[in-house]
Amino acid sequence: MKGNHSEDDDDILSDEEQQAAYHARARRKSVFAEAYNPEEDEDDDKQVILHPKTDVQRRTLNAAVANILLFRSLDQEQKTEVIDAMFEKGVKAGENVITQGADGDNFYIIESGFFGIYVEIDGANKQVGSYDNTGSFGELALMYNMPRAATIKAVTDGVLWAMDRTTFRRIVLKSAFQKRKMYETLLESVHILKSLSSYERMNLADALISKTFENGQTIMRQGDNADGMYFVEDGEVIVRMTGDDDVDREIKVISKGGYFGELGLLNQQLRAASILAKGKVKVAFLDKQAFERLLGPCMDVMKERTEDYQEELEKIFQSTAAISNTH
Ligand code: 1OR
Repeated sequence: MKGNHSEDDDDILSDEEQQAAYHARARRKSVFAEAYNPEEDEDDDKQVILHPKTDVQRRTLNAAVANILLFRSLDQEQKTEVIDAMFEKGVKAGENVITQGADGDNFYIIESGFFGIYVEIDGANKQVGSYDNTGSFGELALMYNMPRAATIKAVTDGVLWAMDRTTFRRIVLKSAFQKRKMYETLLESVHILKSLSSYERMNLADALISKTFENGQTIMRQGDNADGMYFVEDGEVIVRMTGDDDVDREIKVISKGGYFGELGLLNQQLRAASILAKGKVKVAFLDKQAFERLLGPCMDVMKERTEDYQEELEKIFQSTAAISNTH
């Protein structure tokens, strides 16, 4: 990586080591970094440059920041620091905001404008996505000390909020990095998420919120509104359902790596069952908005799997009906 940062910057690895680590990561198809240890980050000592803002700017920035998944791991004080440190940057249609392979200078939040995402695949520059007046980009190079993974080009004129590398690493890096690391193994083990790229899984990790429940506690109640879905991080949950006959039955147990609560979101319906903790359980919650934003590529697999529910249910209700008939 050619350096446009000063010698005493946070580079822990030599240029060659960083290149080697980058290519090894690319081969493993995973961009979750292991070589980098945020605990040894030297950026802590550096001064964050504050950019004064008008009340209007502060309000718009507050709204933009609220949607950034990467900032979910920050506390209120850190969010205020982030807002103080961001600066506005206008861009012209046709301008490359980020060029693949370059060093990472800033992280960006989109205030307005349409941006194309391009990645070089087999020597050709291919468009792999776009941002339409919302979103953020440029975190990878700053988080994992690697060259820019994609080119971001402004398709229209636009306005960005930028945060310099030092501020990003000092305020955002550690908590966001740890959160991505924490959910990496879990998300890799969930069957319905197999179609996500590692980049998409990292965005999903940013969005998750862990919650713990004690034995017997209700996590969701049949008939409630569906506000999100859950992945089981540790322990087990029991699915219970009250049928048309008003009998409450245990339907099944879901354990680590399993998930629940997706049905209500997929079908826009009330909770079809109650979920209770079986022993102490830790779950990761994904809210409805993030579900819709991030799980597009998994919708078909999830829907297919819900078709199995009906069969499972019919079997349970038939067998319990058979049992009650014999008594
Ligand atoms: P960066 O610092 O590497 C380019 O600078 C930014 O583009 C990158 O951070 C991300 O914020 C953003 N793969 C890698 N980077 C992406 C991707 C992406 N999309 C946006 N960025 N993929 C597209 C997934 C829809 C995977 C392509 C194979």
